[in-house]
Amino acid sequence: MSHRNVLTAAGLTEAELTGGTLSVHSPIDGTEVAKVRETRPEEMPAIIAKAQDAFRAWREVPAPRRGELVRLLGEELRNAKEELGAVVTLEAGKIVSEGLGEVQEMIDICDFAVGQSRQLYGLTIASERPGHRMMETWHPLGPCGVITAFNFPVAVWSWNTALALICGDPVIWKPSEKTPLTAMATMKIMERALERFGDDAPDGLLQLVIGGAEIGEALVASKDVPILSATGSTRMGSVVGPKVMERWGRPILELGGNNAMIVAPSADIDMAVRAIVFSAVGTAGQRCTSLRRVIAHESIREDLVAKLAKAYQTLPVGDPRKEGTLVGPLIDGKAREQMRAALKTAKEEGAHVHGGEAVTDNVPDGGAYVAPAIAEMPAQSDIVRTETFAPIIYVMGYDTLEQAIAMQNDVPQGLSSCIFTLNMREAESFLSAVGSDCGIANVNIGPSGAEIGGAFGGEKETGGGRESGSDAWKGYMRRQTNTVNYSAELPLAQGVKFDI
Ligand code: UN1
Repeated sequence: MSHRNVLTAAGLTEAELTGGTLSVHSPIDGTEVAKVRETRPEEMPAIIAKAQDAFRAWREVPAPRRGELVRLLGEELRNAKEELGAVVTLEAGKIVSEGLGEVQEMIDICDFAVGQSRQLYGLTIASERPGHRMMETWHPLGPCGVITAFNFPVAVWSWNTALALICGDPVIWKPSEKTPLTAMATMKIMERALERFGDDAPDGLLQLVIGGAEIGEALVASKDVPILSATGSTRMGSVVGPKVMERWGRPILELGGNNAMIVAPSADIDMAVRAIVFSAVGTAGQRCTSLRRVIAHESIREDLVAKLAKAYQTLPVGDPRKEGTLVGPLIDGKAREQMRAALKTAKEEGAHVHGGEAVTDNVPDGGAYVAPAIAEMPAQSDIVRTETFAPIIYVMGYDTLEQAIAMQNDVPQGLSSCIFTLNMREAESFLSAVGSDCGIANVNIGPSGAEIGGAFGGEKETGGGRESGSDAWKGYMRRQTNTVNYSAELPLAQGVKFDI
């Protein structure tokens, strides 16, 4: 199918795809696939005001009814899974299965949020005073700004939006400038759900703003956007986080990762190899959860590297639409340049590198295709501690588990981590208080491909935010502690006497 047909099959019209100022390129072949209209910064106040109006109405709709809108969204996503998955492939360069997987992740969070809409539970709390009752109530908080990155152009919006909607919060979405088309296609699907839902969804409940930093800054700066969820680089987060806090907003930050796998002597090596390959080269190494560091016990390190190098030799790199391809293109030429520069630095720091070169044979012209790289490092040097959004793994050795855990934790980022071991003491130590310092820590599976049921996010420079499952919904609501006195006395807490 031509690029244009993929876009029109997802419901985008000729008028929406032409005549705008933002040029959109497909990483598959670098061609310009659309020129879309950008939101002007001066439009932002009206957009935010509209979200505030929508909030005033939506917060009064009962939460299970709000869940019904998310249920319909899930249904519409199921109907449009292939079409939307194809746009993800076109615009982000993911292989077909990963494009579909991303839409499945959206469906999953919708299902989760529908159930959650009947479970916005607060506690009842024992009061220390006679004739008193304490409880907590969760209330909607207000419009939620969602800034997403190119690598998960739609799933991250859905984690935030499915929860924000059931929690009573309108959403204003600013997608990456590299992936506005997936966002536009998603809004078409959302509109179908809204249409079926009927009148109690106010205008302005879901809005899309397209453009550059200025548009994002308007969301970041506005007191009328109390929740700001941002996914992207640590550099972006270090600007966004303080700005949102400065105006007493609530940031939910999902920033860089530098995810490691410890491979212990008892590990099932073949399984570890499969997990390494998927998490290191899947999505061409452009997930925030991608595996970037392998910390292998010295007794198995050489064997592991040999097996990995062999597996890497036959990896099918190429057109992500083609069956059998496992490694699609990087997002653009700049990303390939950054990969090249990182490998150059790694060599200066003593690396022995396998792979990593540009691939030009049997791939579409114009895309940034690369052979995934393995860099054997003498130590965890500066480049290893830096996140490069590309399929590079740095392999290092260790002697004791304490040493391996110290290395795993000795990076600025704290998103995801894992250990491959059949030794229960090692596995449990890794998950213990003195183990991995990451938001995600796994045993015998890789660091990427998390399910939506768990809270997603990480510590340190990853930003501390949690999205998706578990009790991440609480981030989208305000907690109110209520004390009710049903007695005829007015006793004070802590036994304080204040008689008048
Ligand atoms: C991201 O890369 O921003 O765990 C999100 C995973 C996916 C989400 C990644 N479920 O790899």
